[in-house]
Amino acid sequence: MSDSYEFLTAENIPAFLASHKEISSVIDAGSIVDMKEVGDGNLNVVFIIKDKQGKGIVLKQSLPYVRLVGPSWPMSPDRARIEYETTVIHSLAAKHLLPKIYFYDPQRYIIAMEDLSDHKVWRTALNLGEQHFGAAEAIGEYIARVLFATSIFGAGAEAHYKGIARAINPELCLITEDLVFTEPYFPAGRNSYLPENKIDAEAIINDAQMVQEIGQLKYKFMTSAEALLHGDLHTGSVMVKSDATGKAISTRAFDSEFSFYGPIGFDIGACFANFYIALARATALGRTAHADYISALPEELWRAFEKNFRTLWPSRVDKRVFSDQMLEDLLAQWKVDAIGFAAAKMVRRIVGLAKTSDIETLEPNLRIGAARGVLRAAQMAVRERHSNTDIPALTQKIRKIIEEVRTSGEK
Ligand code: SR1
Ligand code: MG
Repeated sequence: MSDSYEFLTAENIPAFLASHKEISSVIDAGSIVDMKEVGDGNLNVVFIIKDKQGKGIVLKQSLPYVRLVGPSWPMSPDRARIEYETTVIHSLAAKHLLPKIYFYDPQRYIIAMEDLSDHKVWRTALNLGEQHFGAAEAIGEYIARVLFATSIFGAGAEAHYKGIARAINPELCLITEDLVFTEPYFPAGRNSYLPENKIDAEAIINDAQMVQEIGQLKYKFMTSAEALLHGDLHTGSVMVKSDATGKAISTRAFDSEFSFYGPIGFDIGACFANFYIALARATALGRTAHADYISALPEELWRAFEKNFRTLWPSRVDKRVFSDQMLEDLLAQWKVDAIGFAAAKMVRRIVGLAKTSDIETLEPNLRIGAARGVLRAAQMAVRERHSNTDIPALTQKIRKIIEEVRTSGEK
């Protein structure tokens, strides 16, 4: 790995684009009129570049360190290759649900991709109280298509094993192991919360049953190489564009640098967690209609995942012992897993490093109750998943918990 490559700047971007003749029809490098750095993630820089005709392109570059923390946390920029390769592979299975990739520059760790600035980041839209109908269904379809295609069922054994070898991503998996599955359960130095939520964070650490469940989930995350996951599929990793009626006419999953072969329930659980975090925000702000809309998203996503996976199942490569009954068993297990992973992801965004704007931009007196609600809901869900996998019923229970503690931070 080299960390002495040239970083993208407004000064060197036009020459960089001009040197890539394959994108001359995408953008005119000789008439650039606008360049904005828009990276709001924790790791990379992202530029949106526009030419005189209004045509655009996105350049995403991995830095040799974690942007959120700075050079004191070095990190291999090779994660850009992982994201590039996964986006290409996932696009083979669900082209309409990912951004188009134009090229990858392995010397400077730059991905050139479709400008989706007519879309919105779904988290931003949810924070604003917007409703985009059909986005959860599209993401359920994306998960089913890309995970089926990269599983033993869709790819066959040899391609699956070769894929595992190629996509190994230990550095970023370790981040997830630490931040999602370990640090929230100890008084780790990177944990943080409002002083009023100390009691809630300590309740998590002292919840022996939860810690045991998280241990099981961490083990599954580390050992269950079922399919090539997105790896960090939260609402900030989804772009959505809707028509005037609110119907989502384009939904795209992006930013798959945490991709690796992992358990199928993980991406689904990540989405559930972020829906429940959005629900806590809507509840804190008293947005009842928006909370109704968000409450339907987990089931919408699951139904679309299940429907699409069932549709693909008859095309599995090896039908000899992978019976139809096996699909029923797998779907049941993946739902249990997804609820568990959701609980882990809810806790990490409240207690651990790298939080979400849904909660962080609330005023402190609302943030206390919202954070408390998310943590208590996670404690309930991680237990109940073994006996209650009815997603609408579970969601109602989560909503009730969030509502009950909504004002508990008010003076
Ligand atoms: C240091 S990276 C922190 C977080 O940002 C990414 O979005 C992942 O969720 C990761 O855990
Ligand atoms: Mg990300």
